Amino acid sequence: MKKYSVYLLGLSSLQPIMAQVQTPNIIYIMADDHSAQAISAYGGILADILPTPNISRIAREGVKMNNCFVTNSISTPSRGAIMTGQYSNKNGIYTLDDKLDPAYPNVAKCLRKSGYQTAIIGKWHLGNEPTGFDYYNVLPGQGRYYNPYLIEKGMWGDDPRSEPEGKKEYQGHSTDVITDEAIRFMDRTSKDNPFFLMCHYKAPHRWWEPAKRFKELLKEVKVPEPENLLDTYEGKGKYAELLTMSMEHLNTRDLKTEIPEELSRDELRRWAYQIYIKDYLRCIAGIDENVGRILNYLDEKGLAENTIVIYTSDQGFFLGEHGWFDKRLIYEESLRMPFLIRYPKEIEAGVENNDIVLNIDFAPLFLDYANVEKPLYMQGESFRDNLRGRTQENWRKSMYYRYWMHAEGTHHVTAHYGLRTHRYKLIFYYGQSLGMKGANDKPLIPAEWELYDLMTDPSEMKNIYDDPSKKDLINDLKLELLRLKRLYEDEDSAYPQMKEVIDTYFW
Ligand code: SGN
Ligand code: CA
Repeated sequence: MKKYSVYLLGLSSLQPIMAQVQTPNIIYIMADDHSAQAISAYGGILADILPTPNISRIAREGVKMNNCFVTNSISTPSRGAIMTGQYSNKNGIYTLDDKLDPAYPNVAKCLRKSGYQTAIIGKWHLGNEPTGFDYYNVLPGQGRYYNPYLIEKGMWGDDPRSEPEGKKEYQGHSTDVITDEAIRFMDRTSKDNPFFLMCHYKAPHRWWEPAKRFKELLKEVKVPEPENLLDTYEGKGKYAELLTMSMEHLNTRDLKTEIPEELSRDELRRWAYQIYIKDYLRCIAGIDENVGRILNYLDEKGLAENTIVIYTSDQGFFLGEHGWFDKRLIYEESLRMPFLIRYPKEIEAGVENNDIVLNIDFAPLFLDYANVEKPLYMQGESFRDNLRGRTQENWRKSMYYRYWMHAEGTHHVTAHYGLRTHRYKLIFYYGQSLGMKGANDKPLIPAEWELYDLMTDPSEMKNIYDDPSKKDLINDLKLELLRLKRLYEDEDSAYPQMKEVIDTYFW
């Protein structure tokens, strides 16, 4: 338990007054595949179609981060980065098929050691038994939307690396059940110690099964389409033709109806978009309502002042942009994580912040709020000062991204890494599995580069890598990319297979 005794000096008197400053509770709410375009606080074409008043309330009463990015846009690696504050190459969680070693250090362990009551409820997706938590009740794997099974602490079995043994079925929709369980945990916490609660929804992951009460929502509405829904990938590399995550490729399980015959590619996209987006938004309507329940609970219990509330998602998601409905790529919609945070005691209401923050920064941020020193192994940085409007001069101006699960069987996204600055994005599709689990061993040759100017081309439609006038810029960006690879100790020299790729294609 951490209580800090602080001596406050009154202005009119030198008499010290003892005050108890208590470390805050932290509620970390994370949805699965909830893209910022589908949170009304972020604006965009869906804001009026499905307002999210409760999620947006966190922004209204706190800070909205506009440039929060995932370091590897896929569930298990992102969750691993959040738990450890490290990139994939450090924590060993590169693809969906990797697992978090129960013996590995993580942020919940640090918080628990410092006196926090720690819990995770909902989607875990890190394979082995969760460790560092006083309590957990988690979905096995991706979990089910209806009548989900949950595995409670104590039911995993003796070996934390083995398959869990005991699961219990809960009646109802997963978003409602996970919230019920989160509230049940808060009800049981001792008031003497702060708590750290990770509340992780399954929604709105495909195949998008909303709660019954939302099934008819938006039925008569025609949802606006993103302007690049019909993208033909002109100017993009061969990898874009190989992708199978554009809507005309997807399946009847997502669509929940038969695919009409004889539609052209464009007609199919437009038809599928209306079905996908409506079910997706219906799932979000359920989350928004449940976030409202959590915020109301804090109000009713008088906990709002001293509780940090965060809303985010494990990664972004394409909602029809470029014709896609998935993530994995470094493009904006998939790279950007929504990140809203409220902490009335310390941060001002209604603030927007454009600093570049990453999912590896979350663990250091939690520890900072808990007054716990950041362990050396964490690569991220706390952005507590940024949230107070006091960004340090030397705060990062660029970020490093890497997707490792080369050309896996469903979506065929080529392995790539890249750099995003406030203005530019440079991408290298190196196209190798490097032996990663679940990756496809067939390389993509030749390796390919892309460059986008996000100021003039925010939708990333015009690859300007071959523009001769960009030569010096590209050179500088490549040097910066290499600097970050060195900083995070993710250098290509670690892989003999990369030598030829680098020698042939890098410069
Ligand atoms: C499933 C989905 C994929 C999705 C991954 C990862 N296919 O495999 O479309 O990209 O999960 O999602 S499905 O047919 O099972 O729906 S993640 O959010 O867990 O990374
Ligand atoms: Ca996800």
